[in-house]
Amino acid sequence: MIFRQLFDPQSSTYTYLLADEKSRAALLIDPVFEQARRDAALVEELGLRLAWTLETHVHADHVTGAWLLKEKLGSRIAVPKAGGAEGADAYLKSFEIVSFGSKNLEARPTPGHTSGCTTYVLDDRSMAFTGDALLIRGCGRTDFQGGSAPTLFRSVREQIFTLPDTCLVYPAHDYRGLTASSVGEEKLYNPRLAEAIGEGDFVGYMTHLGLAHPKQMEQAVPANLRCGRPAKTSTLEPDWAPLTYTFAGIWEVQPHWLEEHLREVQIVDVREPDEFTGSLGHIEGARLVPLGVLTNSFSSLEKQKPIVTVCRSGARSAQASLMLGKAGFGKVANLSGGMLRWRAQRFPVEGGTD
Ligand SMILES: N[C@@H](CCC(=O)N[C@@H](CS)C(=O)NCC(=O)O)C(=O)O
Ligand SMILES: [Fe+2]
Repeated sequence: MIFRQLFDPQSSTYTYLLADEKSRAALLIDPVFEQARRDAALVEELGLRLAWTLETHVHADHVTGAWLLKEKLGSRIAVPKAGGAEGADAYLKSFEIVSFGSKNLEARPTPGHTSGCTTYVLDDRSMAFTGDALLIRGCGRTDFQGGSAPTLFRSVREQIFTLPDTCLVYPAHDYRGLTASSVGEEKLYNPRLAEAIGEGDFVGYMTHLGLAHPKQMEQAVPANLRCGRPAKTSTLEPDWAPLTYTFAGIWEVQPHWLEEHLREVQIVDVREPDEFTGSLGHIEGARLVPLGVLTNSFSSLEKQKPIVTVCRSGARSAQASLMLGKAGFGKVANLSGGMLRWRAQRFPVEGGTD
């Protein structure tokens, strides 16, 4: 099985990519709206077909990427039926099975953090995606969205701690940088829910957490009840060129598009002067701004006119495109494959040798 753990630093949320190696069918558990481009790029770069996005619950702290990924990749949205969200393709009942190729997950009901919380257990019981029911050495709060400490206590004990001790626990969040645990480990060391702790102690602990409500709660809950569909849909992708987004976080433009639109963009060539005048030549109209002096040259570039960054192979110019983006240039893309691909595809240059 292909498995990746992805992180959203803003909300400390983990998104999990699982895929069946042979059929390339994939699913994402708990995608985040702001990371949908990143997730879609990874799915495409790994040659996968995103069959499903799954939610462990109606999140209060971030908006799901489910709707956006459905728009981009045609994936279907599955949510726990008990969560009350609308606009999904499947409403999972307790213990329902979700398949991806030859693999599957079982949707175990684990309410308590919210009334619709679900833990997804891999077919061979080697992994459990516990959402906010069980966190690493912690658990989700129980003070809103139908939360209940006694219910959470029973969910963890009956649906998670009954899995093999070796079963790895992958939560929806971690606020300290921990990535995974196991059922055996949490049974021993979870300070709230370890086997030695009674229900009364747990309920007392949860009643006195005193946490502030999540910062994004007022926007996140209504949006998640629509599976992440924005109230107003506007264009979220750059529309000045047919750009592709890489998992490394770079917008790229292809040589054939650039050749036809040379006059409409500012071409910033970030190679060294001897490369600019060297054997590969340079693209007509390109301006030489070596990477080392780029930060001192921002003021010489127009903010409104799109910028295409260029170098020998596309690596330095990728870095340049990120620097320009951070400096507030809204329309920036890297020339995919740099001058090497430009020349390999026989596009014209000024200077250079054949
Ligand atoms: N500071 C975070 C708090 C997030 C929060 O409350 N997270 C919930 C999960 S949705 C939780 O149960 N947290 C448990 C904890 O912080 O111990 C925010 O504003 O987003
Ligand atoms: Fe949560």
